[in-house]
Amino acid sequence: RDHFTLPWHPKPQFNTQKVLDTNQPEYYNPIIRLRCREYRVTLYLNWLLVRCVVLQVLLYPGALVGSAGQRFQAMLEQGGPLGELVQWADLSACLTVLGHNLTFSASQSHLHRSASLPLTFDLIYTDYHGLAHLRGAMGLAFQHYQCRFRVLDSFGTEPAFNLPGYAHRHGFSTLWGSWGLQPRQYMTMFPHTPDNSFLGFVSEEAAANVETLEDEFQPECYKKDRIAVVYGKQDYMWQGKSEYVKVISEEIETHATVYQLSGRRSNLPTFVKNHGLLTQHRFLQLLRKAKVFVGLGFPYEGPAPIEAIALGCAFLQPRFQPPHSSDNNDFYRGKPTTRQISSQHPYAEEFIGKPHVWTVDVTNKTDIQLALKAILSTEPFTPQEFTCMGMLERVHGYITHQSFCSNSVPTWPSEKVLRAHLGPLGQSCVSVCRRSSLLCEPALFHHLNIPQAFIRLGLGCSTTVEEANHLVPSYTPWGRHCGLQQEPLLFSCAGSDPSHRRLCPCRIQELLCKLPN
Ligand code: U2F
Repeated sequence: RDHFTLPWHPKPQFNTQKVLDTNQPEYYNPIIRLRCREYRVTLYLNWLLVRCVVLQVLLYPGALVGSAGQRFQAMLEQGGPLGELVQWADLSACLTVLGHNLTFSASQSHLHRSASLPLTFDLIYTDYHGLAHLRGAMGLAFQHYQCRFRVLDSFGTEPAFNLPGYAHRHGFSTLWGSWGLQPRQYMTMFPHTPDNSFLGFVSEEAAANVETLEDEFQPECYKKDRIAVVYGKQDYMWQGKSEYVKVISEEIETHATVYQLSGRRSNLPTFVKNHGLLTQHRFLQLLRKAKVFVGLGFPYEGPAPIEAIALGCAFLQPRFQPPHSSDNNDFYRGKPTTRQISSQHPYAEEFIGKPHVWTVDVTNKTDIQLALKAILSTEPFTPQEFTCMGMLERVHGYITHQSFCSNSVPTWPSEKVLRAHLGPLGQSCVSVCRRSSLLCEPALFHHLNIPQAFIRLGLGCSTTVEEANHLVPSYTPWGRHCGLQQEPLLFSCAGSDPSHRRLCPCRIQELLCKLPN
């Protein structure tokens, strides 16, 4: 079937009356108790559940549709990208657990039928491919309903790339951007910039289920062997890496899970034990036995290192000096981001770090050897945001608090959590806030977009101009120029420039959108 409606949701217990007043404190109260393992979910409802909204949700992963979908599918069993599918699977599980009505479609003709007007879906989750299909199916109504779209966008879309006219005039036009949505409608795989919504995925459950299988990788009591598993499902990922892999295999027995075509010359060194491409279960069982998961430099920013760390592996990965970016790297070229990728997995490097993540210069043999010697045993670790509960809380929080269908200024989170910071020249608000262990909150920008904000920060402006510019509000010391934002879609945590000091709306990390205990 090219589409199906998920059959189960706890409808009888729900009152479908919509509760829209998100400022009510009760809104944050516990409403559901959840426990889940591989989405076999135990759901306890209490009386507060009647305050919940059941939404009609369409999931339309455009990358799986038509000729793009055929290419994608053909690659699946040959080591092609699975990360996006992990995320779609976890998103649909979360929405189901939260009690919403899901329709999953991977057919353009089904989309044409279901996107007929008036639109019956409250939310449509899609991807960049799917946006183009939706525009084809909805015609002029596309713009009217676009506030209901959520776009799964692994690597993120910064505001400067999002607004078509602005992107065109300022050199930010790319293959993927320019849809003019609210930046928070783009949902990313990792928390790249708070301009977008971090959707993520669940790695905890995948790890929990490894216990259940019996086969050749089932070790007695999950004892760790002295082995390394190399992260690289396809042969080309190993090209030019044999020196690096050799240094590793001199220290520790090295395994791989590479898809290989018989008769083809391989880049895999002969001293590496290749299991071939494994099913996810078997792959995770192998990781459970291993001490180290070794990054070759590609694929970038995938789920596997987070799963490996959850299974007690240390992740050893290459540092990129200079960093990779859309300016100097074919994979990132055309992606609507200015991010500087400092290693294969910047999230793992910055947010997890040692002892779980070791980022090394792969041309420096000593650096690799020292890291391997230091990696003796590592406790399993899953960051809260990649647990089942963490993802449910996030998805619940977004559904509860994000509304892009009115033009009013955001009221959540409240101004009480705002901590205004003035950044140094050249720094984005993402890093300014992070350096103070805070988070840039784009919904709070409008509180700083007033002349008084400069005065409060002790800045005297000789001129104050309102402009459409992704770098304002900001202060330029030369000429003591103060810039205010004219176009709310251009408020950007990610924007930075050597001549601008950004005014940054930072806030504490935790907000009240927790699911119940
Ligand atoms: C990323 O996509 P990938 O598919 O390359 O991401 P991985 O980190 O390799 O993992 C995807 C899943 O594949 C599973 C593994 C993960 O859940 O458990 N797996 C498997 O089933 N069998 C194996 O032998 C090895 C792994 C990223 F997610 C995408 O966004 C990017 O497009 C892509 C390129 O950067 O990298």
